[in-house]
Amino acid sequence: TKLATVLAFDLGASSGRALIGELVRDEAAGSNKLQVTEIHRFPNQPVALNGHLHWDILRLLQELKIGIRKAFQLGYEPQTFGIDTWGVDFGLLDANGELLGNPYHYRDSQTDGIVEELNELIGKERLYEQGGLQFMPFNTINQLYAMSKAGSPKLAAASTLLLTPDLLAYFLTGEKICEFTMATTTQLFQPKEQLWNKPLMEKLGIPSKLFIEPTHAGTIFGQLTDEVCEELGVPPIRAVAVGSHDTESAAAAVPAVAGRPFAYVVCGTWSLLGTELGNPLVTPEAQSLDFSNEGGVGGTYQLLKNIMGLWILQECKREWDEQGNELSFSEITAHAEQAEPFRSLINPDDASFYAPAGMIKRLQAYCKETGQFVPQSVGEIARCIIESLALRYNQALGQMEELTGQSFSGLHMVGGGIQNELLCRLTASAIGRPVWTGPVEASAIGNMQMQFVALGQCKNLAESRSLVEASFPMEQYAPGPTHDWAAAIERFERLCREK
Ligand code: LFR
Repeated sequence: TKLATVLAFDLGASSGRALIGELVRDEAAGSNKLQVTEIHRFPNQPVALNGHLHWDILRLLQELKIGIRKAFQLGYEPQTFGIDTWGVDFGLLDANGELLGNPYHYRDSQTDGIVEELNELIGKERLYEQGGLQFMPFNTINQLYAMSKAGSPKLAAASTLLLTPDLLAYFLTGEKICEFTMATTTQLFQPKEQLWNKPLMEKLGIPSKLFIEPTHAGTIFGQLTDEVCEELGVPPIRAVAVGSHDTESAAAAVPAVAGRPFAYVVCGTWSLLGTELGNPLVTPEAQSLDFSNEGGVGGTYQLLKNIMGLWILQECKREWDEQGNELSFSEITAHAEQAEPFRSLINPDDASFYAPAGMIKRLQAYCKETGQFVPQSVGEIARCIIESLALRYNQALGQMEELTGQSFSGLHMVGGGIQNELLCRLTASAIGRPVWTGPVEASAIGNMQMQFVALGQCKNLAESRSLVEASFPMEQYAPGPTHDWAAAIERFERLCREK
């Protein structure tokens, strides 16, 4: 028997999807199961315009509408929908509720040098103490301060700021909310006090009236407007605030054993390595190791390290494609398998790998500068990236153990990046412990979990999480011989220290 049907939109930096989740009762097993079906997938292509990089937000809205229409055309009758996206980005509305310009992409260069400037102006300790976040150039605070400094007329005209998932939900429902997990990616929210940091906003020329009090995941807050229902020929399905930050939805879907500490990596364009805590861990040690405290669903906090992730490989692939050397990710990885191990290593989080375009040259320059073999072939380059990511995960896992005083018996890996089996295997070897993978669609599943909570089908996060374990089998990667890795781990540490 079917208990509930929901629709999840999960938007990543390079593509978005609409998925149907059906909660069914498995009488034989005496438990509930979740069935997930992807019904729509679309590219998310940023647009460069007048020296800025933007999201094509109305195109994305259009794709969400297509997803809603498709759901009904295919015979599903979702009761609710929820939207999750990447963090930090936002749109501004004027007093009439209209969008002021196209939202900036977090890789827009307007934030170049802003982190350093704010550290100077406010003080690094103070910023961390209040915001609890890793110092990432794209944090909302940096974007807004850059706009404020540039005397942005849009900022001056704005009445409301809506973070991306809330903006898209507003277009569909007419309701303005600020979902809590997204609020905590701004560095303008104080995790310990659970308050917007209004004094800091005022100091930076960011109008505090733009910010709405946060709504927690698992809340129904509106329904499709009449206009949208008419356009699409669908009933007014209700909107749920989910873990609107994709990383938080993914964390909710990590099939961990209840009551025991666990570590995970959410693998996509970014890799977020983290662990679930009851409270933010804002300490000088966490600051010096540069870890984030982001609000999760169900009253949790997630201690996270933001790692550059598969971005570097995605950008190299884009260049190979443009050169006419079109290879799939599995072909690229097959080349990497063949390449000699540990020839060149990079710190994936070196600032030089952050911006789009010219990635292969930048990677080669890094290797040359650090006196290493300069990778040329697809296999050599991909091997270097994948091994370096595994080494970075190992380093961050160790730091997280140091910070929390926990030891982790293995590492969960979830998200689209786990389709790269070489990465999972090498990670197991790098950490010398098992890696458990799955689910691939973690963000969409976590998104659905909070819809089931809103519908009263699951009591809480823990109950919704047990659904994941019952519905999606994990795979396990055992570590290879550790002595192969010992020297590489040392080399990597030296590289991070010296470069
Ligand atoms: C992952 C993610 C990260 C965030 C980055 C930029 O998709 O949401 O958590 O740091 O994108 O928003």
